[in-house]
Amino acid sequence: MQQLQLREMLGSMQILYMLLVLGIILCLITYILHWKVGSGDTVLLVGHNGAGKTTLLLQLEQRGACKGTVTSMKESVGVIKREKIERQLRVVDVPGHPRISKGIFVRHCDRAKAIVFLVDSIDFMVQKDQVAEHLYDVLASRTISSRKVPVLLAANKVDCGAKAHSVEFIRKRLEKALDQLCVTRADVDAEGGEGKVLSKVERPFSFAGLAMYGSQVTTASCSALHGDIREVVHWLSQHG
Ligand SMILES: Nc1nc2c(ncn2[C@@H]2O[C@H](COP(=O)(O)OP(=O)(O)OP(=O)(O)O)[C@@H](O)[C@H]2O)c(=O)[nH]1
Ligand SMILES: [Mg+2]
Repeated sequence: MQQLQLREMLGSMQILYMLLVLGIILCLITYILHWKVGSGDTVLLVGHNGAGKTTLLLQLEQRGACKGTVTSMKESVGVIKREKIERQLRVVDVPGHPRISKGIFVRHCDRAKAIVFLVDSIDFMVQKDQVAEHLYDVLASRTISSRKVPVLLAANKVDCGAKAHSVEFIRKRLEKALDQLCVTRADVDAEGGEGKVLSKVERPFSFAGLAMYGSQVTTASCSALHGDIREVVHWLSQHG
């Protein structure tokens, strides 16, 4: 009698064990498919420090932005709730501080569905080289390029009128700087397997040329501080 009960117990434990293994396999398959087709669930806000990422995050979350946010030293995770965006979107504000930015970006890029690369249109000429390096790192990332994650290049602080550079001016300058980086960084990146897609783009480098390889870079202007973020929200409603 006791032996029979023991056998029944072992039998049900075996079924439980098999169900558990099956569950783990299903989770793994879902994760791999999810990663492969590039259907991440997160919008990454990236860019130089002071570009306005935290201000934009506050606006996207409709928490209201205030002047004088402090430099972020760790990522902020939020949820975008906007009428024009059908579902809620997870968003990560990646700090721009050069010492921590790359590490945090790498940690989150697996889940990226779209990237908003914010540029300070007032200080652009002073920061141009670092901004270009930063954008190069994003576009050269194997995770980002292989999953063809779309990027929005957004010129922020357009409320400053004539002091602000236009997004067209910024785009052209960045294309020129990226063209040089494709040469200077080619050998270093090839060793680590990064930058492959950028090396294929026809010279001189252009975002239109990059689009031929499936990596879309679109441009927009905004004023995060004043809540004029229509172009960003519109783009997110299509790509987020
Ligand atoms: N005039 C103007 N100022 C802005 C705008 N967006 C942000 N700022 C200001 O720019 C400064 C930096 O903004 P943050 O949002 O902290 O910048 P950040 O990109 O998060 O910077 P890090 O956290 O250092 O990477 C703050 O003083 C903001 O008030 C804008 O659209 N117009
Ligand atoms: Mg910040």
